[in-house]
Amino acid sequence: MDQMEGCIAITASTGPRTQSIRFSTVTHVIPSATRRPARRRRYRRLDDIRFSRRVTPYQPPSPPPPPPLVINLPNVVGHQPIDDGTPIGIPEQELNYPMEWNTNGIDRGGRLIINSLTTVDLYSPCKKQPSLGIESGTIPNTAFFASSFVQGREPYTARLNGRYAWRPAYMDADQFLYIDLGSRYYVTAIATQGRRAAKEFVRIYNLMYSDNGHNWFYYTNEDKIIVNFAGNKNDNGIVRNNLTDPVITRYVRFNPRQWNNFISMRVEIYGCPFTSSSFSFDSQTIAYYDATFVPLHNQQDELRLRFKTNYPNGVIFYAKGTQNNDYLTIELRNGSIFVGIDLGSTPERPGATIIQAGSVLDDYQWHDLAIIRYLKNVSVKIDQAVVREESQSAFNGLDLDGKLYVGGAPNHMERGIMVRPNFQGCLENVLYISPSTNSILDILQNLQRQNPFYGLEQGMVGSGAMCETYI
Ligand SMILES: [Ca+2]
Repeated sequence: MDQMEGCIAITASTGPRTQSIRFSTVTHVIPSATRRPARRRRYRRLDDIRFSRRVTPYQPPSPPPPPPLVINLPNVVGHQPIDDGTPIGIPEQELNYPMEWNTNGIDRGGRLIINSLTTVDLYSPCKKQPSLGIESGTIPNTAFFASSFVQGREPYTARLNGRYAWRPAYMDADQFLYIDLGSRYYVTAIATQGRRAAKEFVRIYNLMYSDNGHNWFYYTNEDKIIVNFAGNKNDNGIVRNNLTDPVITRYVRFNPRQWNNFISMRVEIYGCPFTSSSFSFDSQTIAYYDATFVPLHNQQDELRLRFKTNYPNGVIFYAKGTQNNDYLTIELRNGSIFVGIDLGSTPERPGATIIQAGSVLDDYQWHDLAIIRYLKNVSVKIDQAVVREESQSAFNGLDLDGKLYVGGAPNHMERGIMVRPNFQGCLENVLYISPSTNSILDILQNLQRQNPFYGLEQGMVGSGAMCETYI
């Protein structure tokens, strides 16, 4: 748990990608610019002007930047994005959907502008990111826990701008503070503060999250390196850190790593409620969205889902197109995710690409999977870790004109399917984000709503309530 001791990488989370900055003893001294004496402007008569002999060699004009790709963004029918953060303790309004398109790159007309050929995450869960109720007191004292504390400095004193601050009984790297948010939230940011007028504060900490308070996961960067957050520099200033990749969690834990005088913390957590459409799948269940009548032709798309299982093998998703043998498959194999994608094959050039991501994912904890694609650039994200791959296909578009199957495939002889069993476990919020049809296909939610384009190919889905039990 404390293998990160001594590492002083600090994370700056302002950019779209996490950057690690390592301390260095090398100081670059930049000499102050020698000031050029101001040149007197000389006005010349017309006949003074001579053409310069220096001829600039011809350079072909640099190609103009590619025109931005403009995609009219869907306003998802029937899914109102939430616009206020309902604080904990107040019953959730009938929700709708905690989903918004990423504001990054979206113009005021609601169009998505993509200027570069990198994969762009279309998905941004929270429209607003209010504090989740630590400072305000909506989160009760009983929701605060810590490894240890001294009297008068109980865990519940760790409220931002509060009079006191949590202080553990020991000053070592095994101390932690955690908070039960009461239900699952998208956590998008955290803030810390030391103890006022005491010169006690935490300089560096890292973060863990959990759905049950027992199984904890470190918040990492894309390369699975634990993120060390830059904490406080004084005892009363508030330092907020945004999570470049929001986590869905009920419990949030702070692990102090370096501190000044004593570990003292006051904290706040920011985000928005997470609403779930979850079902349990036995190996017989296959749900679908039928794209036969409105085929999907996407140059860019995103498939997201969350899963929880203790079976190491199973087909989670399968969809294909008939014209160029396009397909998209998601399987669990020996506890790893395998994504198979073919944007189009010809006899001369087969186009299938297999991407492996994650391990020991059959631990009966929720895992977050996103397949984010822009043309041939495919990113597979498991929790925070990302694997990037370029498609081998000669084509750029994923063309799906059959059913998008969830939980298994009716025919395991299809190209791209390697494992025998269908998925057994829980699936949650299975979304295909399709710019070509201006839609977010929320397969499980629409199944629940008995939308005619969605259905069960075979079997039955089990209640999502059993997915909320933890072992
Ligand atoms: Ca294609």
